[in-house]
Amino acid sequence: MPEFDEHGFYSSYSTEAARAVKYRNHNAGLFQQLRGAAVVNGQVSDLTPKVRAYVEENIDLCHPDRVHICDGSERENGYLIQLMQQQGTIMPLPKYQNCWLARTNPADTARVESKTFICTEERSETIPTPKEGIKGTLGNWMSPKKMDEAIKERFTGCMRGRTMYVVPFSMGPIVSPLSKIGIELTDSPYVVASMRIMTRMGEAVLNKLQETDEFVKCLHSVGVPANGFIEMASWPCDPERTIILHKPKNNEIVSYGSGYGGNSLLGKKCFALRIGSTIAKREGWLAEHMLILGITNPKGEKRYIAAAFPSACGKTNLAMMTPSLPGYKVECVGDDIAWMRFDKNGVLRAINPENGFFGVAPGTSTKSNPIAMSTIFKNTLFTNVASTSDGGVFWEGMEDEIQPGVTVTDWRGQRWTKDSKSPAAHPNSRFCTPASQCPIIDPQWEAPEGVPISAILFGGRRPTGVPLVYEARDWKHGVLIGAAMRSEATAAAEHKGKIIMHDPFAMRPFFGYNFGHYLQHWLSMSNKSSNLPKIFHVNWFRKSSEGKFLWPGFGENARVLDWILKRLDNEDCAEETPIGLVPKRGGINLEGLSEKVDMQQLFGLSKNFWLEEVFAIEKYFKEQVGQDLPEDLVRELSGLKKRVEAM
Ligand code: O2Y
Ligand code: MN
Repeated sequence: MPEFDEHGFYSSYSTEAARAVKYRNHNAGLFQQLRGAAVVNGQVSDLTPKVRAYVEENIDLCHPDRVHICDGSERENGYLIQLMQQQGTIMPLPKYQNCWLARTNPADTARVESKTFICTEERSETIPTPKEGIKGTLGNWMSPKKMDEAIKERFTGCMRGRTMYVVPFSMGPIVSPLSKIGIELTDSPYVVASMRIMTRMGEAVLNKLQETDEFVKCLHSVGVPANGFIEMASWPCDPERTIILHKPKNNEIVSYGSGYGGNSLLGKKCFALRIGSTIAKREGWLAEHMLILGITNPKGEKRYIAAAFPSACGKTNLAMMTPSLPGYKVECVGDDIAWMRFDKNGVLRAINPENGFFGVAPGTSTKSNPIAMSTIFKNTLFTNVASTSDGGVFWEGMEDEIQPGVTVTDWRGQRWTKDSKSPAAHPNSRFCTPASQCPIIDPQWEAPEGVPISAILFGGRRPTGVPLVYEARDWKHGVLIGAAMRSEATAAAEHKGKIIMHDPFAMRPFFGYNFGHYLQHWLSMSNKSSNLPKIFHVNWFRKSSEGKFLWPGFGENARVLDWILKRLDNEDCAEETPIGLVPKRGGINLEGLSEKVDMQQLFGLSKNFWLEEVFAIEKYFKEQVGQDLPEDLVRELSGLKKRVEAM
């Protein structure tokens, strides 16, 4: 196959359309054809029959001019970077090594939950039936017929004049029996470059497919065919018609109209969580929205913990924590997703299916997360952060990290000062960076067998009523705690206030199937082991009556993990309360804390608060889960209610 640059067309032609002409006129005969598209990289013979059929079927639908089979090489990445610069999608950040900044269309800056659907024959396979007159909030359902119509309407000819990239990727280390493979077909070079960071991508995956030939089908288009010689938009997208579809029966994902994050990097939320959870249900394991960390105590004893917090509750910060307690060490396995399976000895083993971090930039600083800051300034693709006149990046939280005299350009490309009315970086701006660069990446983070999980944490932003930490009485109670998770979040656009929202298992936007059936699946896990992980709930965000945080958080959270480790060793440092076990007086090590902590307020349990909490959970279950709520959880909740009433 010819080298890309041998023909000189990358540097001398600036539009995709012009390149297409160059291809046709000068390279006729050089490239293999596949259903009328020129195969400009890779060999069709490298594709298994099943992959080839999938590619062909979608060439027939999308009509790309070219097909590029990705090999994941440096050379290929260099080409994509050059191409994206020419198209104006990214610009270099010369202050750092191999870092790039993408500015999206302002209408394409986040996951779009309302346009995300799970497609099953029956609605009840996807979502529990909400109470009459109540709008369901546990996912969106679409019939397969409607899905097919939506696809046909949007995808027919959507890649005309453009390149279809065939992206073979593995979620999890290629050699791990816990991993799964996907093939993403996309017309976005930004997606290819990001998938190369976030997953194991390229030739090795195609080789692996020769053994298994099993993959999740992921079709993606930004929805903007190249139109003759008209200059391509720097961030092509079709926000009005954006749609993200999942068909669990076929292990299939179809995403149209958005080039951003979770909408287009289909390995992440779409595969690893939504389709992942349906595969996990079928195969008897768990695909969860959880970080995984390793923690070593001063005696050198190490444990692994998985933790589910809703989006924007500090998962990345906890996964990369610098413990303030002397002698403790935290190491990071993953910051967002955990795939967990009981092994033959009944040990719950977890892998991080991802290969990178797609972290929120604003708020990340040397103070809040020095480890992230020392991870992200090489080989990183930033999106929608602000840029600086010295060739670097800036976002809210980096005020102390920018040199005097340096000026800032905001995420929309406008000059920005600290008196500007809008933020410099988009609140959902991101860094996309290789996990291997994290200075505290766990030595076992790619272990094919996964790491052994000793504890599962659920948590959220709870300004009132919920103590810093409590332990579930047993597995079933732990499942109730996960199901009852709530967290403070910004409400819908019109009234922007903060409200406490239900976010069970931090999975509300990511369930691939009926939440009631998901709960049953979690309950059934207790049959798989006599040595189940202990379950805890944590809340770093409780506030005093004056509205001040009662707990310093960040590295001091190690004190909570220290108590959890002691509980894992069955130390007698907990006492029963109606809501679960809390630390005994003196159970949490407060030595060396720079500010006094009001433990009474931090752990205070109010009967009124908990009655209201139980009422809210009961209402939520009745309205949203109805008949699908497992009996075991009805009993658990009634047990909690009785204990609270007796307070
Ligand atoms: O807006 C997006 O597409 C990103 S959302 C996201 C990204 C990384 C990790 N977690 C999340 C999330 O919403 O939970
Ligand atoms: Mn997440």
